[in-house]
Amino acid sequence: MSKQLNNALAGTQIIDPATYTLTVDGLVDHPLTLTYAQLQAYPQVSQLMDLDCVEGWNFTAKWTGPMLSAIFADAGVKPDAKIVIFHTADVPEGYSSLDLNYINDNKIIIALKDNDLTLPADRGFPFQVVAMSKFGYKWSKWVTRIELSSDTSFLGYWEGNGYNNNADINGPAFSP
Ligand SMILES: Nc1nc2c(c(=O)[nH]1)N[C@H]1C(S)=C(S)[C@@H](COP(=O)(O)O)O[C@H]1N2
Ligand SMILES: [Mo]
Repeated sequence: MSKQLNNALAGTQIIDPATYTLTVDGLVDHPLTLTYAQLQAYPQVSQLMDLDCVEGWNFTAKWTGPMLSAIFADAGVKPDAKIVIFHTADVPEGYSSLDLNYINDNKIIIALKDNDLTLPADRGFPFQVVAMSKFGYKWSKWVTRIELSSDTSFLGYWEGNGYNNNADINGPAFSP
């Protein structure tokens, strides 16, 4: 089945582009507060990538936006940072996380656009994390804060409810 579903745990989150800011903090030298215009000002990278939901559907799109490593370079990541926690409008205490090395090694982007169109609210405006080769639940939407952390035991919303924290699309969907 190839289609794109919303799968939002608390429904579509409405974020106002005029007042939106993205906080980048935690284990960084220079915490950032980025506006939507500042996200648009980073070099925009395009990647053709599949989103695979554990419920059995997938969706291929051209995703376009800044590389997370470019934003991290501006923030100055401290050497003890190991993971990146995505705080979202629906789960402000931390919706999901990814390893810092995975993000840098795979040039992970945050997509402001999906097939050349600005992400609408139901797709995750202002952006969706393009978590290449990870299950859809790692593709955080409605992100308001990105926290660099050393807490490798952190579990996000789905991961804390039995879904695998590695979330490799070729691996098990559930934790052992
Ligand atoms: N903040 C947040 N991000 C989220 C979710 C959510 O409930 N809240 N659902 C996830 C799940 S389970 C999937 S499959 C994808 C769906 O993304 P799509 O809208 O691009 O199809 O978003 C992911 N990102
Ligand atoms: Mo999903």
